[in-house]
Amino acid sequence: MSETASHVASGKVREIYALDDERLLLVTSDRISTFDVVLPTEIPDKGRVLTGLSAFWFAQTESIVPNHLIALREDGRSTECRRLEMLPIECVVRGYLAGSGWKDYLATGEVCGHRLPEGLSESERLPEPIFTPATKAQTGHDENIDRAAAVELVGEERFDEAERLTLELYSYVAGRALEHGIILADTKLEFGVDPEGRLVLADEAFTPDSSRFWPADGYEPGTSQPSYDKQFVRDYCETLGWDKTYPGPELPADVVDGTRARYIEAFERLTGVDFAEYLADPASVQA
Ligand code: PZK
Repeated sequence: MSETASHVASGKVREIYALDDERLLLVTSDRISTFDVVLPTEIPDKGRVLTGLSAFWFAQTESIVPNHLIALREDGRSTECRRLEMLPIECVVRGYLAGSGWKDYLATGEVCGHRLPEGLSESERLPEPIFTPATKAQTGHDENIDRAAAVELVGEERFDEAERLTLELYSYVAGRALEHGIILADTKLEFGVDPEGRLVLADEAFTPDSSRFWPADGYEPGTSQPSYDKQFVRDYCETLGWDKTYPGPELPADVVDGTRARYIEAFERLTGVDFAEYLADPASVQA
C-alpha cells in the first residue's frame, strides 16, 4: 500500500483498510478456505482472479445498480471503494437447491418462507430464483431469515428494493455464465446505502467465494454437484480423514496447480479476457 491506512475489518481471506473518511481499500489474498477452514497453503493468483471477476461484473452490471468500486489497483488484488452504510443482511439468491437451502427444504419444504413444490431433488433448478436473505453472524454461520425478519432489520422499502435488485442481478449474471458453461447456482450480494440514500452494490460480487459455480457440463440433479473451483481441494481433503477443524492440511503441488488452473479457467470463460492480459493491465476487465 502506498498510503497510510488503518485496518478496519478482516474476512477469512480478505482485509479492509480505511483510506480516508469516504474510501476503503479491499485487499483479497490468495488464501483458500474449505469446509470453513482457511488452509495453510495459498493458491497463487486466487486473490487476483476474484478481484478481477468482481471488477468485471461491477462494470457489466452498472446499468442495473451503482456499485462501490472507485479504482482497481495495478496489483490486480486491491480495490478502492466508496465507504457506505452497509445493510445488516446478506442478500442471497438461489436458482438451484443446494447448501442450507437444500437442508431447509428437506426439513420444512420451505426456504426463507418460500414454499417450494414437493419432490425437488438436491441441486435441482428451482421453478424461479428466490431471494433468501440471511443475517450476518459475527462468528459461525449466517442464519437464513424470512421476509418478516429481514423487514425488521432494514424496513419494508429497502427490503423490496434489495430483493428486486438481487433477483435482477442474478438473472442477468446467471444467464451470461450459462452461455459460458458455468451454472451460477446461488450467490450472496451485499448492499450499502450512499449519502444520497441510494442502494449501492458493495463487497465482492459474483466470485466463486461468494457464489456456487458448477460446471454446466455434467450437471445432474439428485446429488451434490462438484464445485467449479474447489473440488480438487475438497476431494484431496476427503482422502485424508481430516476432521475439518483447525489446522487444515497443507496442499500438495498438484492440487494447488489444478485448483489455480480452475480459478483462471473460470475467470477467462466468464470475462473473455486472458488472465495474462489482466495481470499486465487489470483495467482490461473494465473495458
Ligand atoms: C464493509 N465488510 C465486510 C468484506 C472484510 C469484511 N463499501 C463498504 N463500505 C463500508 N463497509 C464495507 C464496505 C464494503 N465492501 C464490508 N465490512 C465492511 C468485509 C471484506 C473483508 F474484512
